[in-house]
Amino acid sequence: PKPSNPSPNNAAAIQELLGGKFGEMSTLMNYTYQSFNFRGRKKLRPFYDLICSIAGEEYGHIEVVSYTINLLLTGTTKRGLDPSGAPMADAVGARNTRHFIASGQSALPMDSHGDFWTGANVFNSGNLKLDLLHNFFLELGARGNKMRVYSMVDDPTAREMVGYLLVRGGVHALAYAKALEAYTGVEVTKLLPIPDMKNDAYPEAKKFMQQGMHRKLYTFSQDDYRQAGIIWNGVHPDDNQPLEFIHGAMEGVPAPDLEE
Ligand code: MN3
Repeated sequence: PKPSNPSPNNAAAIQELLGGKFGEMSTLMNYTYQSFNFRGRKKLRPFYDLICSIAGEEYGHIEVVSYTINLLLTGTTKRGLDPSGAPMADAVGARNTRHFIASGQSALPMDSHGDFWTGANVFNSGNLKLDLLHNFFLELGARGNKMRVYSMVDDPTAREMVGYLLVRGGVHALAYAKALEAYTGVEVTKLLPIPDMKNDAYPEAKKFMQQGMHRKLYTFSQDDYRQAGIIWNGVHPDDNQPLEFIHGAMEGVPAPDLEE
């Protein structure tokens, strides 16, 4: 849906989910570098395939957060007005003035304070157990941030997007827990959910769960990464319904084509 109202401060809060320490830039770049750098692929193929599959999805997540920020900022100013009347005066009080000064009221790879994302957020130790633990931690830190941002924003588009990310991020947290189980035998899934609240407390997340989106892992390739299915199998701990492993991508939706 389109936002009900232009909302610079909702947009500022949402930026944390894009360029914060636990934002989508971090998940995308962590898994991307871990996949490029992955050694011993023959022996550890299922883990390589899993990290690659999840990295592919994270590219879509930076896109969906960016479009949400653009939608929230659309209509906050009018074009072509006399500058002597300070037509952007309201933006002085916005939580994140970079949306108005450094961009055309659009998304940037920064957090909710306007601090830019940095590659220092990428962790790739060369030790698979440690990297999987890190990724599990990263997804759960991200989940906590999403739950707090949801509680801050009132816009329906913002909440729809956060609900979607809660469900898909939940898949990734469970996937890394199952990878740690497969690799070490430790029952990591018993730690879930972290934080304690379940996703179905959020109406928008519940809607996606009713579509089974919490049980599906996609490879984002017809032919590659098929051994990720060795890890993504069994049932979901929340509802005991079977996990689904899908060769390929989820169906997309048209991207917003906004006015200049
Ligand atoms: Mn994500």
